[in-house]
Amino acid sequence: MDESELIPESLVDALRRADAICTLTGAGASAESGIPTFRDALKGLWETFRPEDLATHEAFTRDPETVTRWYDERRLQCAGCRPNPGHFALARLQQWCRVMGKSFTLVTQNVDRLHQAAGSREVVELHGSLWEWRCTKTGEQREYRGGAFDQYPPRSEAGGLLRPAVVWFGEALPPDALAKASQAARDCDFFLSVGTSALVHPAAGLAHLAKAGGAFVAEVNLEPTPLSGLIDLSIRASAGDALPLLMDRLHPGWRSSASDAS
Ligand code: BV8
Repeated sequence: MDESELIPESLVDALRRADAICTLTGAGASAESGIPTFRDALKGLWETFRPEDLATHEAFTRDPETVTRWYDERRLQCAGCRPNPGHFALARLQQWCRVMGKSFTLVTQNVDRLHQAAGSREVVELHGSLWEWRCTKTGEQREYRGGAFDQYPPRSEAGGLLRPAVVWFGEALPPDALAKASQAARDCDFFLSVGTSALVHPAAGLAHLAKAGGAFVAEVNLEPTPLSGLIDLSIRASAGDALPLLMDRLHPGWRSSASDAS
């Protein structure tokens, strides 16, 4: 399939005509950086577990050692990963929107902070971050970029159990992040869903908000999702392939000027 088939002119044209762009990413956007998607993260050593066995407050209360080991293993895995061409393309899309006087909001379900590492600004993190851990005694939250904790479950200086500052199933999303993401989805006239199975709510509802608001809605995903039949365009490709091609069509030569993605 050649580039113009992978990135139809209708997508480029809708992006050029849009005044407000909202993008939502899921674990598929980080897959080409070597970070397993959420389902893949439950393979191998963890394949006997289900998400609700590890990614819930109940699991943490029941077995804080196992839960914190899993999260710290994922944190350390992320430490060795770098942004992929899809992350850099989204960072350049934000720059392009700024130059073109368009509004741009990047919302992510991911907890790896690779968008920020690629130069994206003001990323709306719906599900928190693996890099931040919170003391369950004092509520103090800070970033842990070092090596493995020396004990599991880890404890803060105050002696309280540390938990990852991610949103577990059954926990409310950060109100400010959800409000900003919902407003951006309602207000946009172009919505792009990248690398998400569109199964987890309320994140999966953002595309519906955009559609209801009259936006052009597209997805880039390796496999069909519950969105695929409802939206204007579904591109069956990897984020690392499709997003740079989209930027090539919008702003040829962007890669050579990538150094100005500051
Ligand atoms: C809440 C952080 C209320 C932790 C995560 C409405 C309907 C149904 C259910 C619900 C509903 N409302 C709420 C629920 C319950 C629940 C939910 O949605 N359950 C689902 C399973 C049915 N939601 C919640 O519990 C949420 N909380 O609603 O609270 C509330 C209100 C007030 C007070 C108290 C409570 C909280 C949800 C957040 C959970 N935390 N992450 C952690 O990371 O461990 S979710 C986690 O799974 C990820 O963040 C991601 O969002 C989600 C899905 O993971 P994956 O499937 O791996 O990734 P993704 O979906 O992105 O899929 C990968 C896709 O990429 C695939 O399609 C693949 O084909 C594609 N792909 C792969 N490689 C590539 C690619 N595409 C492109 N390029 C590639 N290279």
